[in-house]
Amino acid sequence: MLPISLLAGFTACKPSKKAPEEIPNRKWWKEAIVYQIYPRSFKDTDGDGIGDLRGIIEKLDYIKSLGVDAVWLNPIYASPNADNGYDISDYENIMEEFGTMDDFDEMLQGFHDRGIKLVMDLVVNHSSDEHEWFKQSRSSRKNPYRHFYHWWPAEDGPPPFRAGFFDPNGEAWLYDSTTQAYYLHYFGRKQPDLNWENPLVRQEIYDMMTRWFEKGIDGFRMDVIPFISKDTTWPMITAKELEEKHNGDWARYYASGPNLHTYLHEMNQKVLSQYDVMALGEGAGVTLDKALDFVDEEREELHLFFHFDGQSIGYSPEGYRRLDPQGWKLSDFKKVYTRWSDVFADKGWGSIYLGNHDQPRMVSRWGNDSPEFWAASSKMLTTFLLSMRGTPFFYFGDEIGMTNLRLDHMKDYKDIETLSWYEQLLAKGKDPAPYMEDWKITARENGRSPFQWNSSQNAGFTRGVPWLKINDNYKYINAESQEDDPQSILNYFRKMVQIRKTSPILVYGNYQMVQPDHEQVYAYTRKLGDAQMLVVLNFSKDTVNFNMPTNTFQLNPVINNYKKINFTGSTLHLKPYQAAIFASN
Ligand code: TEU
Repeated sequence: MLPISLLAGFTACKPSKKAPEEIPNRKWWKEAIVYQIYPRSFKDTDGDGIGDLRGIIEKLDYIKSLGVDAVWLNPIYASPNADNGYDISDYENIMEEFGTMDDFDEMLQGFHDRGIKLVMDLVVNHSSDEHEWFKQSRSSRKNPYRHFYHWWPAEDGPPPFRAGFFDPNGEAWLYDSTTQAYYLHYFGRKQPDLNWENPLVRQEIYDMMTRWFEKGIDGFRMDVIPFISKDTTWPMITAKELEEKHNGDWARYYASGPNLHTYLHEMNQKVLSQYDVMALGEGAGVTLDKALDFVDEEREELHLFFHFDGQSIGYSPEGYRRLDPQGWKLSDFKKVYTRWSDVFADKGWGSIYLGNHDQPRMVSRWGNDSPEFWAASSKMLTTFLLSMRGTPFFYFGDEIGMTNLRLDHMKDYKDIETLSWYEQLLAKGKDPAPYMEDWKITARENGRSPFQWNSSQNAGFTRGVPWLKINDNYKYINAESQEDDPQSILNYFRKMVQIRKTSPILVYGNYQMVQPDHEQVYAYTRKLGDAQMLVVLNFSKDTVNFNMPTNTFQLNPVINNYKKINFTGSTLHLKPYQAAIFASN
């Protein structure tokens, strides 16, 4: 977070004109840099090939050394791992493979002792089918927990089609013979949707959230939270209506439930408003025009929000994470990130990420992971993430430039999403080979490979058999080899973190894109008071010229991912993937 003393100051470089003394509506979760840890792949200490909480405890000083303010931890609750923890069987117990509640308490204390906040994952659109609630609900139509989930009695005929994202038939209703009824699952068959229309469900969830806040956690990232409200008149949605009203996207329909904002406001009033915590919504299915409905402070719902518009750039409309053969265009990228910055310019607050556990590695997807450009483009993307407006979420491993796994064989894939798509394609009589070619770049496994600590066996991640293949490049891409190299991606990340933490302009400053039509350079200014910063990012492998907008800026950059910066007059000659930030005079 920004030390108060520096609010009056300005940047790490030569101080420029003063920023306004008072910045309104300051919040820790606006100023924090958040580091996302996928615990399954972070560090294994008991040799089962799966990361665990004691591994995180062992690495607390490494996390501290990054300079980040908070950690977002993917689910660590009891789970049969049908979807790697996004199928929770007990919201208040720790997954056996990850450790115990005592380990959790020690980890939480370890974070707090180092001034790092802990944001947990809240997965309450659905539970695991092994949760006690579902076991009860499934057992009898008269069970008190029956209406904790959505059931369709078979005698009423087939239920109206709903898409099941991780279902091998692509369907979201599954017949269960125990009570001759279908239950709803937007995701996997082992992930039945909770019935938020039932006030008893909501109260159980609010009580659970409260108990976690009382334990001292600092927030929740709320998994597919826009999906929680269902239209229980169960209308038939025709393909035409889906196309016309929801752009053919079931996620958009799922995010349009009738009581969604009633429930989010209720959650805010009953729980979130009682604590100084982060309430981050994962905005699956939410379009730009709906964004402020979630995070406009006056609505008293959530605080900030992940959008998906950036992640879908360059994908084919067919879905299955197929790539558009035309590739992606920087002009589209710039439009999306500008729109999602501008929508929160005056109200609400945004977030920014390029990688996470559902996405490919950012340097492979948006940079260039060839040996020639891997380091420069990693640093350029880091500069983008830490200089844009909105809370930055930085994915573990991106600070050392980890790259895509590029799995060649279906037997190496582990993820329910990839595996269900493979089944769906076979069921449709489609040849999966071309899809698998794309999945080497786009599948979720790419971002889930174990952290590469050093060049020893299994990259120092485990002494056992890793749960997912470790990238063969761990011999030369690992934290240990970068630790003492001042030019490394790791130390560039640390430097950029410090620049953001000492530059209120990069947190609160207005954002304005410059030269929007430049197809290789993404440049923008950040303004706070009468001070400015200019960020210039070459997203291409070419050397390109960039005309500095005016002589407002000091030509000696605040940060630069190359050793030198090359000007002819006010023309900047940017090397491949060069990134630089300039402060105003
Ligand atoms: O992801 C929600 C979600 O929409 C993703 O599945 C997304 O649609 C897909 O990966 C393409 O980007 C959340 C979690 O982040 C994900 O890991 C879970 O699998 C999913 O919800 C179900 O809980």
